Amino acid sequence: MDIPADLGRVLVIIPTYNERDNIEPIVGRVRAAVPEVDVLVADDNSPDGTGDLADALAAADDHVKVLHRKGKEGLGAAYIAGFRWAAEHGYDVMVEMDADGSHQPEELPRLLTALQDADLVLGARYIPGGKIENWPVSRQFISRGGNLFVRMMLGLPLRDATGGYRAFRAATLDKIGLDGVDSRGYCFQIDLARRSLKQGLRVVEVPITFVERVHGTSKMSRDIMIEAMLRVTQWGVSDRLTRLRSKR
Ligand SMILES: Nc1nc2c(ncn2[C@@H]2O[C@H](COP(=O)(O)OP(=O)(O)OP(=O)(O)O)[C@@H](O)[C@H]2O)c(=O)[nH]1
Ligand SMILES: [Mg+2]
Repeated sequence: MDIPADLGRVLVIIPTYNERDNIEPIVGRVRAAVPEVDVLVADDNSPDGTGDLADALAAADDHVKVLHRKGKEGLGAAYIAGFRWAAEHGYDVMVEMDADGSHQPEELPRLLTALQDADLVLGARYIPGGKIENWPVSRQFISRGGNLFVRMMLGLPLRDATGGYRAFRAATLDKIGLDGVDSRGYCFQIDLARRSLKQGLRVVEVPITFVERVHGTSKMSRDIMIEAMLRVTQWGVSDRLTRLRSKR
């Protein structure tokens, strides 16, 4: 499946921290599935040498670039640095994709096709056609519960606000402005979706099949979950106060 040419230049940003067994397969799959796009690996100085492996891939393929960051600062910070790099290098579309194979590159053309009529496309697990493969019930419970909490607190018209397989138009990122975003973990994804909707942008969910990682370990932590819960609660309260004040 070809990607729509009118979208312009597309950059797939893959943040990595200790993904040495995943980086080569994922970059290879992106390049095979969608040869027109470029890939940027945003590595936080992974102690396992992922950054060196990424350099070797970049040396062998002009479509692959690497952004070396000085240390682990969280997924949100790595994406913001990647988005800035993309803007400086003239890309029109920025895609978020995990390194661990959970986000299948073969589904990228569908996300990009949907972006023709949207400002932001979210790969969604919890809409008809969406699936999760090999996640334990406990993890699904946490993820679905998190999404329910987000809907209750923020009233966003989304079924999967925490997913991390997404395609943004460069103009979308310009409009929402990245300077004020300091969310680090999962809440980064909620934060960007929420800001896009607040700007009145068109946010569209497309079903994806999310596949549990086979190699390496998850960077999900209790701190990341606590950060997300606190932030979402804080946004929910401040949105309600703003609405109350504007009614007066
Ligand atoms: N650069 C950078 N990448 C990160 C950081 N934390 C996580 N990542 C990457 O972000 C992506 C998502 O992280 P995961 O550990 O897979 O998180 P997850 O998908 O919630 O957890 P699992 O489903 O259990 O794998 C992966 O490509 C990670 O390597 C970080 O601090 N810096
Ligand atoms: Mg993962």
